[in-house]
Amino acid sequence: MPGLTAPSDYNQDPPRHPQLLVNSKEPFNAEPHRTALVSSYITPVEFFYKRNHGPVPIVDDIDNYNVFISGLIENPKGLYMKDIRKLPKYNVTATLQCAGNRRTAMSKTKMVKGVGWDISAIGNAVWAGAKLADALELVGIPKCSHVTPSGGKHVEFVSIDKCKEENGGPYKASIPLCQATNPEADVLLAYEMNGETLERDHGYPLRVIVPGVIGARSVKWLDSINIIAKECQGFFMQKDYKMFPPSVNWDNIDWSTRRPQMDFPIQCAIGSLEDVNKLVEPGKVTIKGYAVSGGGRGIERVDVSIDGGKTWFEASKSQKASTTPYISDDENSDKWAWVLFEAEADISRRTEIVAKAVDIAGNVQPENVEFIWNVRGILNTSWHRVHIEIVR
Ligand SMILES: Nc1nc2c(c(=O)[nH]1)N[C@H]1C(S)=C(S)[C@@H](COP(=O)(O)O)O[C@H]1N2
Ligand SMILES: [Mo]
Repeated sequence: MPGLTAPSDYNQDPPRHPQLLVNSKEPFNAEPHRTALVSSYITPVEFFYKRNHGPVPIVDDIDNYNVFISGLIENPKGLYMKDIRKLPKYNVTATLQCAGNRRTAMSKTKMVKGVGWDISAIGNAVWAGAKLADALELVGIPKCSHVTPSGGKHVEFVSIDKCKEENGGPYKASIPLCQATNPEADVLLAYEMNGETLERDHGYPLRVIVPGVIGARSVKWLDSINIIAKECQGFFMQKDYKMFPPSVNWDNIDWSTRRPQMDFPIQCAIGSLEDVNKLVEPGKVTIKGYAVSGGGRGIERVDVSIDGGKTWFEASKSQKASTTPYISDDENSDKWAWVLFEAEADISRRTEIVAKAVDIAGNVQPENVEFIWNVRGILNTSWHRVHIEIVR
């Protein structure tokens, strides 16, 4: 592992913003407050959720750091930062969302295992770097390949962090070769976030960004890339981040029956209000939040209800500046990024405010969390509900 080392304890973890809500200190897992999250289209780096499975690696020699690409290819090769920087640089605005986002709310139905996240294990950033498709071309894999001559069908990303789930081994994940080599899929080897050098918590010096897919596949602190025949057999692909039906529990779980989760489903949540809000008197309330769908599917609509879901009206949507209305299939829209929505309502009595989004494929969020409850507590995309009480 030239140039990059992995500590076995947390003493050398980087400093973090004191306002983050910390769900676990070691490894460090934290999210911003929901009102801070929805106050900007681009999430500032210090408020971007941090999801680590071990101590944060350290770069001790950036000149020596290289990503070794090998496996089912003719000519294995190490790529140094200078090689990666020589490739065309792309800026991709993409939303990263942890599969465990909104898990705490799922736990209220029935306990689930995993880090307890509120609604902010998500963020939207401008990632910059080389396209993975260009990097793989340097080792002789043509664009839009489904298989290499020696049978490689998946691209595995391996880090160096010491994760207890891997018995001290590194974090790893894979994506299909056809996605990795498709320039349109915008998979990046990213070295910048919001115009600055990537920070340690987010994968310095180099991480993968797989737009439209659960955050777990965007491997940080990239050490090597393997071209393999079958998808990655690591813990986080095979024994975690899989969606089970509500009938499966820890006694009858058979991990081999499900595929690793890749795209995330349609999601939205209200950030401008707490779970329970006490108004001093009836009046106007601003309902502001985010909506996003996986696989690059745009947002068709965000419906808001101020009577617990009996009647609905449509919220306005924006990307970039809040004055630029969002159009789902417009070429100027950020395909992989969330949409912020906003509505105002006159609240005269105690009620429940609800939001649900619809993507361009017509996928809509499920009404109740019970129907999508799963033992790992992933992909809670149920209607987001907040309560208003009037205390006079
Ligand atoms: N090497 C490594 N990569 C990783 C992880 C990790 O623990 N180690 N966590 C994954 C998970 S589950 C998520 S949601 C995202 C979080 O990225 P962030 O911390 O930059 O928000 O990184 C992914 N990549
Ligand atoms: Mo995650």
